[in-house]
Amino acid sequence: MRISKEITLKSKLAKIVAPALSAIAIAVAGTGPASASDAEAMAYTCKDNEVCFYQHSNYTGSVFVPDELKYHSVVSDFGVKKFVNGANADNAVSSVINTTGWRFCFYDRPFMQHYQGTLGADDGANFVGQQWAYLNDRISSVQPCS
Ligand SMILES: [Ca+2]
Repeated sequence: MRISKEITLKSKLAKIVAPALSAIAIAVAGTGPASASDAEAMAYTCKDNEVCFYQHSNYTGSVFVPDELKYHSVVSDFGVKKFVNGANADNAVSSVINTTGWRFCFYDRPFMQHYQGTLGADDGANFVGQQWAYLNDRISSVQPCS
């Protein structure tokens, strides 16, 4: 049972990450040394039982991995949270990967106000597609959903 879950997740993540890798490869080839920092920035791979909020679309840029969500708790105010690079995480998330077994609800305002959407267990969302575009640079709080 454990093995089957991991295979499913890897399969999903491969679909999510593959286009991003292609885009980065093209960017590096096209613009030279300036893109090296971008390549480093997107190097973070979301580990098992984490929820990874990325600063840019396609799971790139800096990352914010809240310890709270690993333990099924809440992040009530992104305004007091930062990406690894020091930038404020409020209204700044453009893609997210959830490798936990829980679903999470996203909100536009702190303290779980103005519900915007739900991300499934072992799933990811890129806020540039039609389904999720409205969430780009909008998340201000998150909590587990039943
Ligand atoms: Ca917001």
